Amino acid sequence: MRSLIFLITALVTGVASHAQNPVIQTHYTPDPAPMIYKDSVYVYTGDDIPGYGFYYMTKWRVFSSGDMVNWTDHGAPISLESFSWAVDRAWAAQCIQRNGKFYWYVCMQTDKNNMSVGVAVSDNPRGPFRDAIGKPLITTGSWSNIDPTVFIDDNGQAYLYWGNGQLYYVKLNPDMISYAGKINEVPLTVATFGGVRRSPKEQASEGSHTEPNKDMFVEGPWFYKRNGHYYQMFAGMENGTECLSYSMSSGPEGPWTYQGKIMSKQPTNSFTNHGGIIDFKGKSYLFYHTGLLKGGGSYGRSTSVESFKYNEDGTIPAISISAT
Ligand code: FUB
Repeated sequence: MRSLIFLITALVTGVASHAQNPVIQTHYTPDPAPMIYKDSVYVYTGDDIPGYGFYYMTKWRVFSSGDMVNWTDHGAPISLESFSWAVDRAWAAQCIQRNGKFYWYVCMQTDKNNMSVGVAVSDNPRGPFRDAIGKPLITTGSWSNIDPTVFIDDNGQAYLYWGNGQLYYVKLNPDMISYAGKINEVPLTVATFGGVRRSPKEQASEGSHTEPNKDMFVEGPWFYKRNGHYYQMFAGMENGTECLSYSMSSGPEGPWTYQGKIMSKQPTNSFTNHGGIIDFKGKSYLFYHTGLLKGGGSYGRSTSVESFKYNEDGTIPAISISAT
């Protein structure tokens, strides 16, 4: 019935700003990372396998669209097998173009206690991609090395942010496959990112984190710049489920100011939420994921999209999921 209503609405108005959610219905496509190249949006996603266990994922997928309605499937150009050092868990990723090459930052498990960030490179947004350096770009023996997000500033300086429970960043060199200086830790406070996930003991000793509805930085950063404002969207926390929250800054390295939630806890049928934001052909879009595709759930998540308008001061309005 909902599909029929959507179809009739689209026919009557003659315009659908994006496809019906989930926009990809042929695979489970978590952690969508949109990228604009020429006249199209490319979306790089993971590949959930429901029933497989704790985010045991083996490959990454690519889709593209010129109108946000019709999506073309470009298959799975990279998998764990593309990285000789990878062991398991092909988690969230993002691709960016520089000087005609496409750099796809991915994260995966390298041993029992280590997630690492790697980078694949191609001459084409659809691949073929190859491991650019044959080893991890970021590896510190920690489960925090997940969810890379990359952005090139107007002066050419590229930044790679990532993290779970802690937000890190490095300044990438112009080659995009190495970095200069040390790994920086972003201060996570109530003022900068709503707070930080702590152990129950730490929470008990710090009053500001004991409220059950308290937001905090969990994972899934998405770093970008728009009209002079720098943004970090991230997966926050609301009553035990991830929401999407954001912070803003006037510089690429902070200081950051927590702004609140973009997508509060919704009936997504998924513990996690993770996404990206772009402007494309005059509209702004939030990409995120839900477990609402048939057979889906927390381990069967799918890319969804909502269009929205920024407030005049650059802040982002609250966004709800539309009917699937
Ligand atoms: O998809 C695996 C993990 O779940 C991602 O790396 C996190 O951001 C969460 O979405």
